[in-house]
Amino acid sequence: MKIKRWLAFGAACFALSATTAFAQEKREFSVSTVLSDAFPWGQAAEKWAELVKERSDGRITLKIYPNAQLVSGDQTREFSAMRSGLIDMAVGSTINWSTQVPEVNLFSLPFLMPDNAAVDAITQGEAGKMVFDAIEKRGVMPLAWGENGFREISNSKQAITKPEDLKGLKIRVVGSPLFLDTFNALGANPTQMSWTDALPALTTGAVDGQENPLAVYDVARADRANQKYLTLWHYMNDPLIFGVSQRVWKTLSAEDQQLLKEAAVDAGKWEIEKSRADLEKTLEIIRERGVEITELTPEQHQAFVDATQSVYEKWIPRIGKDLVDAAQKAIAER
Ligand code: X2X
Repeated sequence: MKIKRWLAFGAACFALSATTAFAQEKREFSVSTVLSDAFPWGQAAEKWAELVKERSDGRITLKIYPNAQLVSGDQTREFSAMRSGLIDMAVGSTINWSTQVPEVNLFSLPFLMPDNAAVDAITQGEAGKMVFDAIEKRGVMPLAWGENGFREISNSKQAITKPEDLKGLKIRVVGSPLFLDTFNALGANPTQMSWTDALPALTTGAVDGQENPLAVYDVARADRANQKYLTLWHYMNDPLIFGVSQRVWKTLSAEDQQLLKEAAVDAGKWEIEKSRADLEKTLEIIRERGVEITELTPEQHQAFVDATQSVYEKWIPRIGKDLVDAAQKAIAER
């Protein structure tokens, strides 16, 4: 009897030390991004990694794989690769995840968010929680928001001030078919391709135009890819989400989950502030390169809004009426 008791005690001690050892184990995780640390997007991921390393005393390493290399450049497969455990974590765009999470198409509804306050009203409120719930249900734990930014349109042919100026222009887009609907509604000729293929296609003239935030236009030197005309139409904002595969999330202690989440929130806030603060300077740099920059009058802006209403009719049922209502309410009350 006595011996049995000692054996049980020994086994319990062993189990305890094994769990402690597991909790203290050094771990490395892969983090996917589409853009490198030459861009605010990649810097957001680097900041996350830096904070996690610091706060875990070097125990947890986030290794960043930019250029969507973990999915061979096919950025729209990032979410499913994370869900299946091929990728541990990502700082990803709602555009690229919208092929697998219909709810995040919310952010791609044309001209939904007029300014930064509207973006924040969504991400920091009830609508943002609904979006995070939808992502969690599909196998990824969302931790925090970052920002790729308001997407502006550029092309090689002419200044765009009205929908008719887009007629027949071949425009590169990526993400869900919502983008085809938006650009078809404007009379353009949209074509889907990954970012890896976009710059070569713009350079050779295989496509005439593209849409991306100013920071991406600037760092990628889109001006050298024939993009001489840039219209600031702010037609959508492209938030970033820091996410972790549920397969990985489940293996983490509550303390490590908390550490990862807090670091993501801090890195996201840092990146959003920096991106917004740098915008004016970035615009000046682009202007100095000889790019013709067009700003729209309220009337010109309204013509684009009117021309894209069909996108709402088609996509609200797919995104979810409750979610779109919550977002519109948050924007109205901002
Ligand atoms: O491919 C793009 O346009 C980019 C880099 O902005 C995204 O990943 C959505």
